[in-house]
Amino acid sequence: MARPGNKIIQAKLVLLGDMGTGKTSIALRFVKGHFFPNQEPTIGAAFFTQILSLSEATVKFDIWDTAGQERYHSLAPMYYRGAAAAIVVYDISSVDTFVRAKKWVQELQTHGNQKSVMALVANKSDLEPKREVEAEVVLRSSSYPVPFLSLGIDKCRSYK
Ligand SMILES: Nc1nc2c(ncn2[C@@H]2O[C@H](COP(=O)(O)OP(=O)(O)OP(=O)(O)O)[C@@H](O)[C@H]2O)c(=O)[nH]1
Ligand SMILES: [Mg+2]
Repeated sequence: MARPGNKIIQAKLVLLGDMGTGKTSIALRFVKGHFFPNQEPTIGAAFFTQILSLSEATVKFDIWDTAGQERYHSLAPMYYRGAAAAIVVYDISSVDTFVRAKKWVQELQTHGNQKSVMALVANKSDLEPKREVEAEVVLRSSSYPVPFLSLGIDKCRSYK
């Protein structure tokens, strides 16, 4: 709920990343406060809203959760255009998803909103024994001059 007299900011947020990296799970955790283990792949894109009441302002998020399957790639500009924030997600247990995340960051840097805030999320931190992407590799990579954070079902509370 908005606090009376508080400034209201409407912000478009887009989630991008390879299929199965956990974008919808992150969105649902943020919006509904739950993790749904049998999440179906997203078709095209899904839309959610969430209101965050901070002391400085009330932020109304319009969240576009894109589908990671390659056949939906051409739709992505429609969702990241005009976005105030973009979250690029990869799965720490799949190096392929990290390679894909790198391409998303590059695409956003080239074609996205230059004023938007971008963050890279290393998801599925609970799959540590299956880790294929070391955090240090990401942090050292010159392609990622963006904030980087780690998430997973074991750390759901950090989503909000
Ligand atoms: N172990 C583990 N599994 C997760 C985590 N987050 C999501 N998953 C699982 O990973 C699978 C894919 O999650 P989704 O949220 O559908 O992934 P997505 O990125 O939205 O996939 P697309 O819609 O196909 O692009 C589901 O079975 C989730 O339950 C996590 O932090 N840890
Ligand atoms: Mg999805």
